[in-house]
Amino acid sequence: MSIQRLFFALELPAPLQQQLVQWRADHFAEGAGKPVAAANLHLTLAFLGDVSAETSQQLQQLASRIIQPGFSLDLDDAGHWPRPGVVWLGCQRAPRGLLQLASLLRAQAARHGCAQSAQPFHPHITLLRHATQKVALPPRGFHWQYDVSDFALFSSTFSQGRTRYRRLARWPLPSSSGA
Ligand code: 3AM
Repeated sequence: MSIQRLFFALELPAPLQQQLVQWRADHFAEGAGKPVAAANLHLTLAFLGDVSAETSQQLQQLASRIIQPGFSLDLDDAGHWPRPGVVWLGCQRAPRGLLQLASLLRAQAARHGCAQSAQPFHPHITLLRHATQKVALPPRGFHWQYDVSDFALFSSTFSQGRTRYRRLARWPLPSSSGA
């Protein structure tokens, strides 16, 4: 049976990925860390780890039954976690819909044997990895907003020194206005 490394995440619109890459290049020193490729910028909802095809199917079925409205995400916060070496972008106030969605997916994953971190969920988009030295963060005042209208399951593979994410499935989060 094939095993895949999987995670649920929010995709970012391609234009936003490009804007963030530009902003990152403008505001972080070259040696600050290893930049995540534009196409790989995402917001993880639940990391599943290495799972069987059967577990993947079960979790996809549960994901397809989630009925939840979309939400708006304000990216207006950034930070540095020196221990994992991550520089991230996030929100000063996470929308309730985001927290609910992540909480549900994480609970379903845990019930299917995918161990979840004991750390509280801190929604973030990883901009740089291997950032273990002190990093100068840009002053507050930046702000991107986008409407989240779906979430997705991704596989992660690493080969020839590159991480590749592939979207396996996507589920809608309908507009809350019903439009
Ligand atoms: O959103 P980010 O980039 O922080 O760090 C990995 C990435 O999250 C995380 O899953 C996302 C897709 O790879 N990840 C990798 N291994 C992990 C683990 N053992 C993990 N998250 C929790 N536990």
